[in-house]
Amino acid sequence: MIVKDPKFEISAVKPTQYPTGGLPEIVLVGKSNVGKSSFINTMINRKNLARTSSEPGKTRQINFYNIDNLFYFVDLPRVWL
Ligand SMILES: Nc1nc2c(ncn2[C@@H]2O[C@H](COP(=O)(O)OP(=O)(O)O)[C@@H](O)[C@H]2O)c(=O)[nH]1
Ligand SMILES: [Mg+2]
Repeated sequence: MIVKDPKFEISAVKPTQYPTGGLPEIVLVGKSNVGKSSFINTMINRKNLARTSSEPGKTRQINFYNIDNLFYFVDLPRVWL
């Protein structure tokens, strides 16, 4: 995948903040520290646009990354599965 201009768009804490453009969303869901943010960075070939951390539970908001205005990667906080 060739990604030209991936942008961090918003760290949402409530649904009214979610992007409204209607682009498709690819959402990463999983336990803490399993590599969700790293997966996003690998896919878009950027080092740390999606912040990674060795400390579990760092992500508390829903982070939307706009990938070339084509779709969003959405990085969720931890869930308990
Ligand atoms: N060994 C190994 N470590 C990884 C891999 N992917 C991520 N990590 C590390 O695991 C930790 C958590 O990764 P992160 O992407 O922040 O996980 P998240 O909490 O699911 O978003 C970080 O220290 C990463 O560097 C992998 O494929 N192999
Ligand atoms: Mg993360």
